[in-house]
Amino acid sequence: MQIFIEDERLKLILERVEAGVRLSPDDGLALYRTSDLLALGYMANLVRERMHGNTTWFNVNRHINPTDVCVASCRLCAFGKRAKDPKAYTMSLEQVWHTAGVGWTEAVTEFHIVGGLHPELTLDWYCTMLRGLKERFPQVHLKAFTMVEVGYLAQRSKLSAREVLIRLRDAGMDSLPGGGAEVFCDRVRRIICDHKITGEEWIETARTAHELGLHSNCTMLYGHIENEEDRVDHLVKLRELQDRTHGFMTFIPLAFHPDNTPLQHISKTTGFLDIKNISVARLMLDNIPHIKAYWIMMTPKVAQVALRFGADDIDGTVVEEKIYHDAGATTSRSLRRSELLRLIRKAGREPIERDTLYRPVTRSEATFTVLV
Ligand code: V47
Repeated sequence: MQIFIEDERLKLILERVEAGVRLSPDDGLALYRTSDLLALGYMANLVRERMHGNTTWFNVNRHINPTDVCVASCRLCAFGKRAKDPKAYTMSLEQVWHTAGVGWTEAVTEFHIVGGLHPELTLDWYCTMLRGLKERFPQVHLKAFTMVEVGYLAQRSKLSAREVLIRLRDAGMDSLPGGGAEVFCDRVRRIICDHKITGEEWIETARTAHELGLHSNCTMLYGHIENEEDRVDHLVKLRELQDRTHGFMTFIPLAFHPDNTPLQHISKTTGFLDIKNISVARLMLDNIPHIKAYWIMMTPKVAQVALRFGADDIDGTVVEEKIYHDAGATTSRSLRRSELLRLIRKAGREPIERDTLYRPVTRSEATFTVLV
């Protein structure tokens, strides 16, 4: 297939993409600055199909947010609350275990567990929570705690991030989600999340997790006050770490949702920017296997289109999403497995259910087997 590209710069990038040559930071900037979304999508789709053919991955998962109490007060966030806020909640251990089992079927392969930086919950509390989940749901993968939560637990327990990761791993944490990375640039972090670990600390914590044999995901929050250079810098830093560790499974671009945050004067992102971020990520992150179009964040309709613009994963059933809904997301809080299958098939892709580590899952009735 041929595509007509007018922009000379993009033509050169296409040659590099076809030859499988790594794109430079300047190429990344050119990709962000073009309005030729079809050219971007064409190139990203080339790479996506080279890596994954027609496959689109999804999983059956449940989100658990044990607390929204958070000491950080990030301006980007509508989820975190002060401990004395009457609307704040913190689950007991029994409530966490109970929530995990609500609507439970053997189909669930992953619990995605993240929460606020609670000033009183201890590392031991989290380890007991993990052990209790493993006892009750031994076959479920526990994808838990952002690098930011690990950093905070290290600070509170006066241990290194490495030691905290080891204790969490030994208690049952199987991998880490990609949240909290935001944008690594200090100037931006000072404004949107000034109480969080720095970008360098996020990278260092991810490096340590990978060294310990734990896989993780990675994210980038866009559509707030960052510029194109900040985005490219963020992607290049992730790519550099991945060259060393190969520990990232998936990159998830996250669109900023401003409602109910101190930054609510910022306009919502557009579908154009959402799709562009998927394509640029696929092209720049040549060493990260998967690019996820998180349907909660981009809506199922835009996520479906993203499957033709570089994305090979649409995330999962989710069940009870809170972080985006507190910030004004209008999508539903969960999708049925059958609806995920329909969305993927209607995009002309072949759905393959996966576990968290991207091993295909086959099902008969309500049971499942993981094919290694
Ligand atoms: O860490 C917080 C971001 C993240 C807002 O690893 C916001 O598979 C937009 O990381 N508007 C949580 N974004 C979500 C996340 C995630 C989601 C799905 C899959 C995976 C994975 C990870 O959402 C936070 C923060 O970066 N966030 N507030 C907001 N107002």
